Amino acid sequence: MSRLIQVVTTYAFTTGVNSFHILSTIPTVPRSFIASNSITSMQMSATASEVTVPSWADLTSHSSGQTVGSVLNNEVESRQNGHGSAHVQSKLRLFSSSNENPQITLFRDHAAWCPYCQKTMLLIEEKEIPIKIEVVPMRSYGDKPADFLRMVPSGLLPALALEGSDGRKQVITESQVIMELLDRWHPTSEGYKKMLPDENDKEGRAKYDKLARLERELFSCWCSLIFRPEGPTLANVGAGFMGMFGKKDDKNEISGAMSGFLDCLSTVDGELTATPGPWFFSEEHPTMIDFVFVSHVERMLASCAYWKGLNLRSEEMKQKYPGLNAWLDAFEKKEYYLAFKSDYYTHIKDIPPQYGPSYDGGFEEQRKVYSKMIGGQDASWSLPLPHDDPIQPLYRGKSYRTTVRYKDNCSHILMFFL
Ligand SMILES: N[C@@H](CCC(=O)N[C@@H](CS)C(=O)NCC(=O)O)C(=O)O
Repeated sequence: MSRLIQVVTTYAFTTGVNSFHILSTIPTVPRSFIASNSITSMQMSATASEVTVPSWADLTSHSSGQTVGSVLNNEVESRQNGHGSAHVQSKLRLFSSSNENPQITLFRDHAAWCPYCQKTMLLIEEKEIPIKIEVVPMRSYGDKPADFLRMVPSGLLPALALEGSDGRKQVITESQVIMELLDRWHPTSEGYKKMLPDENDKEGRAKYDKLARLERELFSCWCSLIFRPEGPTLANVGAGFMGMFGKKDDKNEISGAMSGFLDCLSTVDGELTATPGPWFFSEEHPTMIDFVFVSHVERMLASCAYWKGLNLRSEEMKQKYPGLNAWLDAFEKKEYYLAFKSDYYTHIKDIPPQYGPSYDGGFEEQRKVYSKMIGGQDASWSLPLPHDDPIQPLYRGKSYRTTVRYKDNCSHILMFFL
């Protein structure tokens, strides 16, 4: 069953709106798709003539009479004024600023799929930088507006536009450049948190550069593991991962790509355990390098479980990578991180259109289990969706927010489900 249908139905449960009517309002779902993919007997037995189709306005009005609905409606209003908690649909973030018209605008992707936009937004939220936000579709979602292409001919996101006093715009691309400039323009002397070591802190800068290279190395190891057919297994390089194997006689066999990825993760873990807190630097808050890493690590968690049977958040992996797991736990305590984090199902659907086809491999027995759990095959999902998902911490108490994200974006995401 499609995750979309399931989450929309959950939204209905949460708000008290009849699920059948909600399903009926998804404009482009063919009835045959609903009949063959949805599971309630009410849906299965209904005929087209019985369907009533309330508008979103009707549903909004109905939901405002419900507790959760009215909280969400208030959040929308607050968001429109630049306030409230972080949200992927915010177009204005003012934080404590009294200037209601910030001169900088971040252009990021409409679907919140782009990892480079995500890391930039996380830095903005942690630093609480007042900013305007425009959303632009990625190629996989449709054509970019001509205005944006005139400004950024490569079409790449994110982009930052800086409006001068004469109304002219200066445009900056490349997430790391954008993040560094945002940090420089919002210094600690004005009460903003520091995101990079000071320029005269040679040791700190050298550590940042080393970590930035390590992030690219991890990314490259992940690409070799997920987006290329996995090569032959090598005997005896899997020691220490014995619990991961289904069969006794192949317990020490692991591919070169898997071994390279796991080794690189150990280096990352070593960097994280070397500081007193959960972050890469000894600050009490995450800094730029944490954001540079986390958006791709998030995609690694979902893709490694789904295509390779490697669950980096399992109890066994918590022992093997304690620094990495403590770092992820610390991120998941931050509301703004949860606002931009995607669930595993979304990632396994959004990764191939962006990175190309992915290959099954790795730990086969676990792969079959996780791919069912994430992908929902063979009725492995049941309603209502759990608040405590066993493999993805996102859902702890947060499922209604995710549901609303799907609901708000349903007409765009349908093409990836049909
Ligand atoms: N090196 C760039 C990479 C940016 C990038 O690759 N952006 C992708 C999205 S993840 C993009 O805009 N692709 C064009 C598209 O899909 O429309 C950065 O760090 O900003």
